[in-house]
Amino acid sequence: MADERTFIAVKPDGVQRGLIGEVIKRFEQRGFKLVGMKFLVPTEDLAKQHYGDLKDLPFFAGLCKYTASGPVAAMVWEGLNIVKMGRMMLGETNPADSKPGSIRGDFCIQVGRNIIHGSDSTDNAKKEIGLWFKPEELVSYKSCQDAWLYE
Ligand code: IDP
Ligand code: MG
Repeated sequence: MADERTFIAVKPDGVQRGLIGEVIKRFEQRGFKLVGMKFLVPTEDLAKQHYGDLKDLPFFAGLCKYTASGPVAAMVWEGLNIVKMGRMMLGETNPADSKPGSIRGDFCIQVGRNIIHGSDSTDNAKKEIGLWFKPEELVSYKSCQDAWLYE
């Protein structure tokens, strides 16, 4: 159970605004474990695959352009219930609906520039991790904190 994984990406606006460290800090301090990380400019093709479920929506083209517009910090984090808890840490899709204390509620204003992605289900987490990472790019290791995080 504590080996659930989620895909988290600081999008180009979050990178440009200097928020990679802030995002990493929040996941680290909560107790989650980093198991994969890369820094890349995604191709528009990767962006289209990543957001494939939204392809019929009017903002799809703009969304893919924005996602591929600059470097992204792509990460895989691990921990108990991390998909659900990660989404809570992100806040709502629209920053205007996100509570202060959440990442989107603390650092952004508009839905089209909401700085971060997080998987919304364990199935989608698996798909997204597979899309952005090769299996050998993920690192399995024992965290010395585990005994103090989990009973
Ligand atoms: P999520 O990122 O919270 O999972 P989704 O509904 O999956 O939200 O949408 C994916 C991304 O598409 C959002 O994070 C946001 O960047 C963008 N997006 C969603 N709705 C709109 C919109 O109405 N206008 C512009 N961009 C949007
Ligand atoms: Mg989504």
